[in-house]
Amino acid sequence: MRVHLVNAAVQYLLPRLEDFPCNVLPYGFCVVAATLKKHDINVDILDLNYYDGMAQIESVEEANLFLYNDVLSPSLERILVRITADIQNTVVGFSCLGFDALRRSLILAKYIKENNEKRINVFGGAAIHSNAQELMNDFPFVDYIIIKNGEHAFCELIHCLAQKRGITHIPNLAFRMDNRIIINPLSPYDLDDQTCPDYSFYETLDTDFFALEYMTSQGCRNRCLFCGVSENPLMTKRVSKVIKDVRTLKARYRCNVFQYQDDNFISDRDRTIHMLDEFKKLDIIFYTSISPNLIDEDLVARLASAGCVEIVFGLQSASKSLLRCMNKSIDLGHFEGIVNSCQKSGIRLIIDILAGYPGETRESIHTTIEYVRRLQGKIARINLNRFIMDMNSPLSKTSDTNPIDSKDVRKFSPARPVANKHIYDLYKTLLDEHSVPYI
Ligand code: B12
Ligand code: SF4
Repeated sequence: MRVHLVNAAVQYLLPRLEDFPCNVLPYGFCVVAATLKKHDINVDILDLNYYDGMAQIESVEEANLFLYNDVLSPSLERILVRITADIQNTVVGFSCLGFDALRRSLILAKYIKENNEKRINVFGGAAIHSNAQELMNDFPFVDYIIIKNGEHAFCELIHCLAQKRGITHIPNLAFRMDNRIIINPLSPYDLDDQTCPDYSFYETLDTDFFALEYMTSQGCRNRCLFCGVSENPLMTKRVSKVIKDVRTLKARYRCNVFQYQDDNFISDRDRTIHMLDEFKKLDIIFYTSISPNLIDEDLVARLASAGCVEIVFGLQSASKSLLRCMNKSIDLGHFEGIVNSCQKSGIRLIIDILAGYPGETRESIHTTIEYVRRLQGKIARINLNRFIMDMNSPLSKTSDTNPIDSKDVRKFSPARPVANKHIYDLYKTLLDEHSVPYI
């Protein structure tokens, strides 16, 4: 059996950074592709990053018209004809990393089902984990949803469909039976069973320079109130499994540049030290993200000697009271020392700042600006993010947000805008005034 896998998470819509030397490879998507191949299922890939004209399926209004009122504009139809021309396989798997990918996938799935009712549309990815029931309810063209790390369940589903066997036993699966939507219990997931991603599709493309994406752990031990993954349990891969995969990727793609996209790369100190010692033997360089409360000077030195060239630190604010509101326990004096150590060790430093968190005041803004000014010259830039309410975060459970119309696809987005643009703009003005680089 052949399966078409669709990646609709369009990374080039993110700002392209001159100092970040890679096209972002879709990690989870390529784990799914690798797992299918391992189970002798042939995979064709459709990655929307490599289609011109994507902007034409960006409009939420057009999406709503098509998804809820069956109205397809001629311009949208033209682009769908082109994008879907290559999809010939019966089973099509849509990977939805975020809401934008979900919206595009829904449009494609509806369109291909209308043109061939035998098509079987299967949805997976982070954007559907908490929405399965409602998605199946609204969109009959979504045949199956596989929740969470569902690559093994996906293989089982494909085998069952090919052999015309029952599917009701498959864990993590949402399906329809007797006009009801059934969601099977989730099976435990072992990160050590996660297949090493297969990036071979991207190898043949005319791209710039790749950093190989990899995840050594999933989840985080912190509990920041604004964060959508803060309630996920921390799972770590065995160091021997990480090293085996990193060696394989390095040899297979003849590339020694890695991007470790763990939620928090150093969640477990002893394991991190062991892993860094092993990295030293591999001759690689890597980029990663770390929470300031978990780092110490010894770890900075170890990271540098293991090949770490850049760290993004999730500082978010330098106001003690605001950090308390976020449930972030960061010692700001200690962090200044870490910044100095990174600079001495040659690690580039990027700091995430969150503008407009509930409770932000003029005073907290100025405190944060003063703090980053002191670090100027030692940090490469600030990533300035405007606060939005993540509906999967603990904070959202205690806050009111406006309900969204039941026939508006935006109800599936976990991001709810907050009236804080003036704060975001003030941050930008102050950073400009003080010539602090930011994006
Ligand atoms: C790294 C990362 C990124 C990277 C992705 C790069 C890459 N190489 O993949 C970048 C920086 C590009 C990114 C961007 C964004 N991200 Co992000 N990201 C993550 C992060 C930290 C890890 C993703 C990952 O690789 N996980 C590990 C893999 C194994 O898991 P996975 O991708 O979910 O895939 C598994 C399953 O979902 C499933 N699966 C996936 N696809 C399919 C398909 C089928 C058919 C099936 C059956 C199963 C299946 O199997 C996979 C293997 O186990 C997650 C948090 C997290 N811990 O997951 C957030 C996360 C996914 N991101 C999130 C968001 C919001 C975004 C952005 C919208 C942020 C923004 N405002 O710009 C953008 C959207 C990007 C886009 N253009 O569409 C949210 C999504 C929330 C939601 N419910 O929609 C998350 C969950 C973080 C959070 N806040 O909670 N992100
Ligand atoms: S440290 Fe990062 S990943 Fe962990 S809970 Fe806080 S924001 Fe989320």
